[in-house]
Amino acid sequence: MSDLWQISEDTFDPQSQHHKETIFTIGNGYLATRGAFEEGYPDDRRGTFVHGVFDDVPIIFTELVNAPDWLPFIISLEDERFSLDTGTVEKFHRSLDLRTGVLTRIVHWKSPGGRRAEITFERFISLADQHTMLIRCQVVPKFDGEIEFRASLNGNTDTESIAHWHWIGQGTREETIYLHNRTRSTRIELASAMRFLVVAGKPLFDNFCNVENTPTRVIVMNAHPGEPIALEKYVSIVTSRDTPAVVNSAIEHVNNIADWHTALDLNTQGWAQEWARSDVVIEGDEESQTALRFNIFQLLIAAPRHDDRVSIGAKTLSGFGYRGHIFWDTEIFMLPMFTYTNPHIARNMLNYRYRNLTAARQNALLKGFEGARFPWESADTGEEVTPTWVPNQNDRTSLIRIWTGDIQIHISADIAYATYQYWKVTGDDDWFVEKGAEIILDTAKFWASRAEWNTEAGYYEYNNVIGPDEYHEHVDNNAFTNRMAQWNMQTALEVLDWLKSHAPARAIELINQLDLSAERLARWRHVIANIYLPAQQSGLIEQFDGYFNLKDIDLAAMEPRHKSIQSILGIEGANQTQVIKQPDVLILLYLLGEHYSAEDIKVNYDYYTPHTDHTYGSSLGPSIQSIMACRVGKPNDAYEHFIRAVRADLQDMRGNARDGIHAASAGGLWQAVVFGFAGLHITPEGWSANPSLPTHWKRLKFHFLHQGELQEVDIKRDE
Ligand code: IFM
Repeated sequence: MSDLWQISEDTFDPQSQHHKETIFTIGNGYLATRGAFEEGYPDDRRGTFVHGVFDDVPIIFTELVNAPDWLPFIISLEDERFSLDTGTVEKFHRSLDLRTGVLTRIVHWKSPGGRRAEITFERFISLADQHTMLIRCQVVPKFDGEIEFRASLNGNTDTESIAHWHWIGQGTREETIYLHNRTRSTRIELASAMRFLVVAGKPLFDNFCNVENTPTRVIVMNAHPGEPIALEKYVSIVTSRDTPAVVNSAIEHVNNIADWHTALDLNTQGWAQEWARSDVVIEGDEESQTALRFNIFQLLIAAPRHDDRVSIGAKTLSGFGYRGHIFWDTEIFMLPMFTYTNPHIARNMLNYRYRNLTAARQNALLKGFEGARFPWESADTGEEVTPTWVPNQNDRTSLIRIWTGDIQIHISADIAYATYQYWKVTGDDDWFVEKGAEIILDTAKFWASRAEWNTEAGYYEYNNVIGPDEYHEHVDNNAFTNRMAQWNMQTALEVLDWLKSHAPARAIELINQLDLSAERLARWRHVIANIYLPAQQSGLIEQFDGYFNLKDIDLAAMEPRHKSIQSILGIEGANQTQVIKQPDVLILLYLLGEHYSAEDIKVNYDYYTPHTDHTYGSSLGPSIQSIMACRVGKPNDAYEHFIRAVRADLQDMRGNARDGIHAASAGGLWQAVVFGFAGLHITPEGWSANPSLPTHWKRLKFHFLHQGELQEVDIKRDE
């Protein structure tokens, strides 16, 4: 049986270089580094992203900055520089050990001049000290001569062509080299420090090259056939978000690394604890088992363990896509895994939203509303950072207007929903009283002010919105938005009652602070009772006003295709059909499942499933689709959708994994297993599981925390 904790490959394909850089990302929740090679490769997209280090950019407002590069480790056999694009690669093996986060690469290389060497790189980013990372390189030469090793810190990085870093200084303190940079606009300082040590073999020459913005240490070693040489590079990164004394702190962290083995042991212990909480065991399906661990790993390495001013972006810390911005992906897709397995991380991520309530209030005001309106795309300040216009890739003379920042307002209810779920699952009353309740109350205030009274029809509505299905813009009465808004207001009223009896002082404080007068609450009740919720007699919910009148094209008849329906028909073309990017109504039925009957769920599942662009639409869809297939008793369909999420990144299903991990899909995958196949269900009385395992699964086992108590679910199929 293969090791189901390894992601590995035995050939290097330059065509998939950027995809693999994403896949082999490692990190620790403070920062993460893409899997580019230490020695470089033409056109590589090297990237290290540190949570919270944003800087200004024209048009897209702000982006997560590519930090100074800590990887450079250059090897020359005599005067021939090792690189996979020259000479002959006689063996290649790369593997990521998900158990420990260690990335290993073995290359047997013959230089163009005929010199041979067996080169092994190992690296990890420590879970024990979040500021440190280590590289170990062993070279077994097959020739007599000299090998030069160069290790650098490189401040000349860019983020897709924008250079964000100013150079401030560099130097050495005893054997430790440091580099000090600052972002151009946000003026965040970042210090990196490095030690470069010989651990096997004898150096002939050792020098510090003080190249500006790339301090480098050069060590030349004697090479003899079969005699291993080993060097280790220890690096630390500290920013002024952590401490003002960045250089001293970076030097201290790197000097505190005792040696590779000690640091690795501490890191491994850290990972053992993470996996004790987070592992999900699937027996009978090796692909799904490894992929699930991979996806959990990717979320864990982006998870802010010690910082509640940041949250996880749509592409984690693994790529340049979406510029590090945070969407509803976080609360609806990623957060549940943390809420159930690592609540302190979930709390940090919700605190990020809580801290940004002031900006959310400002966002509401700017649009002429009350309460808190969270931005569709969020970064460091909580302001709206969705770009208003982006270049049209098909026509360089035009721009495309992006409306999501203006009207994809369901995110405020999504955040309120995640807040409430966190509270119910963890029982963290203290946090809820102090912070969570305020999020729910102030988003409710927004919804009440945003509701429009339709005099003719005699109901409230939300017009001109975008629901989760982004193929249709500027729609009225999107069912998801209307129902989630109603849920948000209803829940806010319940929360206020609960506060009055459990934390009366806080209730009074919030009533005064948010002006929750009797008149205002009466308005909430009126909106709740009179909001338009589109549903037919049969229980079929119209996704938005007029959806059923749109062109009903037969998606199945368009197979085989390799593009999304929007790419085939264009934005306007797709807008005029009933094809949807992700299962809008089904996501609603998933989130508020207890309010809908089994018949309602079935009727909507049957209608919307053939109308959804499952393979090339949104990567957020398949996991929820899978859960809903379990709910309607279609385990085979559930597995088919599940597998799309399993392969989203590992097999680059949409051809864009180079931009970073599809984090919502990763979180959705966990939910598909736990809430879909295991059928975990939490009620006020406790929890239950209602499994519907794929036929070839023999066992499904995982842990979760309910009200602070560790629970185990272990489902075995009878042989
Ligand atoms: O938030 C998603 C959205 O639902 C679909 N488009 C991509 C966004 C970021 O992942």
